[in-house]
Amino acid sequence: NMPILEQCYNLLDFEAVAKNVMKRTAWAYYSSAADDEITMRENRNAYHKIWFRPRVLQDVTDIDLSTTMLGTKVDIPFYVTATALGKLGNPEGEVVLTRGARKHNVIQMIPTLASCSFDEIVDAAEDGQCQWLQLYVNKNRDITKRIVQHAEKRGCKGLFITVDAPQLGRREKDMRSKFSDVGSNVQSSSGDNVDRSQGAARAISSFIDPSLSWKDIPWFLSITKMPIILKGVQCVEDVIRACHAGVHGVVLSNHGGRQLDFARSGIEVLAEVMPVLRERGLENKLEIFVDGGVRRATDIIKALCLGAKGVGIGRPFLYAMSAYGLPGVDRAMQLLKDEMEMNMRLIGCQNVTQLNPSLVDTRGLSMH
Ligand code: FMN
Repeated sequence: NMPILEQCYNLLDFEAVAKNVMKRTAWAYYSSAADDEITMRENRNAYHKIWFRPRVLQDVTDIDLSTTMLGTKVDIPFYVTATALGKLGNPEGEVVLTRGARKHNVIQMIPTLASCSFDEIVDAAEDGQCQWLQLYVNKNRDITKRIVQHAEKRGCKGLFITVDAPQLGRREKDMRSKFSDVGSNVQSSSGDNVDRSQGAARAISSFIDPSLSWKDIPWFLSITKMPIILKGVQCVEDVIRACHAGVHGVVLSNHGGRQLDFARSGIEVLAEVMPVLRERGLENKLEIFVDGGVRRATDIIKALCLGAKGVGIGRPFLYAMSAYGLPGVDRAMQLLKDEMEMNMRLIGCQNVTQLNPSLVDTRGLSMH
């Protein structure tokens, strides 16, 4: 007696359904996080520590949720972030997310470790639909260069280099589920000696280069014209370093709590970062994105008030896709649009350019 789709009223509802209908191993891979999963919980909790300071009498008849991210116009300030192994949740895999993103005019970040091939995911997009590439950097830089330049040739509009995963975190739920079948043609694991005893994540990640460093950034800037964004930056020092390295943006992220347990939430780091960037006149040099624990439109609004250009959302779309396929993804995105339109009215803003720090009370964040 699974609830029908119309009984899902918010993004968290999809998670409850997915848990009941998904294969145990797939659920373990999607839902797991590192060690005691403290950071994953904090990703939600941190949003609960921020309160609104709405303005009244603002004529909120017409609400415009649109914005731009890395130069692309989108209908609402979130994107579908990269999550590996889409076919664990749905036999069609990541292309389901591509179709949902198209319908709602949002951007999809394509994972290096997608179940579908990169070209299948690009082919599933319609003309003009924006996609980005998430990159795990291979020890073999020729492979990395080929992946990056192929993505650029196929029209990708951003290169998101994951920097929080020199080694994959220990996700014990995933390890316990004795992962046995990747069920995919994961592009980068070929030739690797795959050890399946450590869970899905570890089985497919041995190619990732732990020697990656700031010294490699000029090389990336030299091999592509795509904007380069570092995904997984976690403190203001590294944001400033990224700025000086000449990259175009950062994602303040802890990988959905799947890497370093006791990493701070992205929204908490954002509150640390933006005042310093403004003080140094660097706030327009980089686009700042946040992900982790975004489940409500109020979360999106809070992140934009604190200075984010947009937010990434991961698990909710995986759960919606696993439980209901494309109609689930479609509904999840529509629910966010409806929630955001209403909440923009209630805080007294007609469009996202009006969102600013004076609309939030962040005194509950632990940095204060
Ligand atoms: N991030 C990457 O950079 N590369 C990946 O391959 C990747 N795979 C993921 C797989 C799963 C199942 C999940 C849940 C996350 C993955 N992430 C990966 C992290 C997401 O891009 C994102 O940082 C995180 O999911 C955001 O948190 P949320 O799931 O709470 O929205």
